[in-house]
Amino acid sequence: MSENKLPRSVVVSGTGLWTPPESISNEELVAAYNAYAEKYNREHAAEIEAGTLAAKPPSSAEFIEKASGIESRYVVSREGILDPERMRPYLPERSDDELCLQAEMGVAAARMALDKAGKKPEDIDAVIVGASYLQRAYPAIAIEIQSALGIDGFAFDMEVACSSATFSLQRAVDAICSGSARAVLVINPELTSPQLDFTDRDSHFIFGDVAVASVVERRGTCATDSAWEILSTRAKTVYSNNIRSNFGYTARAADVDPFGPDKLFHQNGRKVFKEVCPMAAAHIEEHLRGAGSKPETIRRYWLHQANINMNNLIAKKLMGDNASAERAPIVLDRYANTGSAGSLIAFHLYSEDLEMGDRGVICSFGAGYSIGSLVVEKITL
Ligand code: CO8
Repeated sequence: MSENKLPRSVVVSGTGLWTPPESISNEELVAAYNAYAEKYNREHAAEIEAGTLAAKPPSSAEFIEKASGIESRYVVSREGILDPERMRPYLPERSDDELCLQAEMGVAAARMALDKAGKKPEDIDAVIVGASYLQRAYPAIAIEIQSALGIDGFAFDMEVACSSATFSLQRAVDAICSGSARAVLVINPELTSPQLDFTDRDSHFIFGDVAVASVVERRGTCATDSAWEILSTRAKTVYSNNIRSNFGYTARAADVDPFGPDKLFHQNGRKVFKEVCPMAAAHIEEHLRGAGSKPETIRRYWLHQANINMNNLIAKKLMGDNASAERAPIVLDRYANTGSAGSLIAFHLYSEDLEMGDRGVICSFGAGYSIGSLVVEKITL
């Protein structure tokens, strides 16, 4: 495994977080699901009685909080999700001349990141959008955002599920190190709610919508008083079917329901938990060793936010008895799992208080499997 020591000093000079205005508590979500399930069971009573169809079991807010740590989630639109007759968000189609929803979310987060970094559109040479799902194939959402913000240069989209944010940050670092861009705007608009099966009690509670953005640039062009120097990056993928969505453009040619249950997010959550926790902890340990650091010297871990028990386990493996919410902050209680954005939300909300010279790790882990990490250090300029 090569050590990803950077040939050039690269910093994160600003981040932005756009939070949807609407949220849904576990209780509200469960009430809608249970009303749907009761109706379903009533309507299919004969098949359920005959044993040819499985009844829909009830969901419970207590189970969700205990099993995942999630208490509520932000969504772009509650309407539809909470309607037992609909069980999916209502997001009216926009014309080709309007900014698409995912671009709109991305632009909002991007403006905050640019503002924080003290950057103007003309300072940016590239825009990368990384997300678990993209609203369309082309033109790229990144190019739409590039145009909306008046940025010259190039833009592209990339999808690596839960690691889309860390992997896109790493592509920004590569672009700066190779000299193809002075500064890169990385945007992670996670519009997850349309891909969630709200009629499946095993997964209806897991995800929320959000958008995060980061400005990554050479240390030499950075205009802020302090920034986060990216000391090292590392990425790893291992193929797994345990988290999967088969939604894709070939459904039309396969004569199958393009919106069938296997076309939406589904997973074997237990297996994911068991397999990914040790992988993520070992990945971080190896990365830190390669970067000349040790887990105990890391002031803060901004971990992927899928499940509080997962984060606690990984934090314990890394920090032993010194593990705490202060050193590995949790945001999934109110944001839920936001695809790739969770570690960046945690970084955005819980990094200001650190001192110069403090080191931290941003790390994602999830579908693919994919794991991405960045070792960062707070610096003054
Ligand atoms: N209410 C009540 N009971 C329930 C519910 C519910 N809502 N759901 C399940 N149960 C039941 C189960 O049926 C089971 O019953 P039984 O024992 O009779 O079979 C029992 O509760 C226990 O179920 P589990 O064993 O499944 O419960 P767990 O303790 O494992 O918790 C979790 C389930 C929370 C899903 C947990 O396994 C977990 O979080 N695992 C990790 C998953 C993970 O990290 N996945 C990553 C996915 S994210 C990602 O990679 C990005 C993809 C792209 C994002 C796009 C978004 C659309």
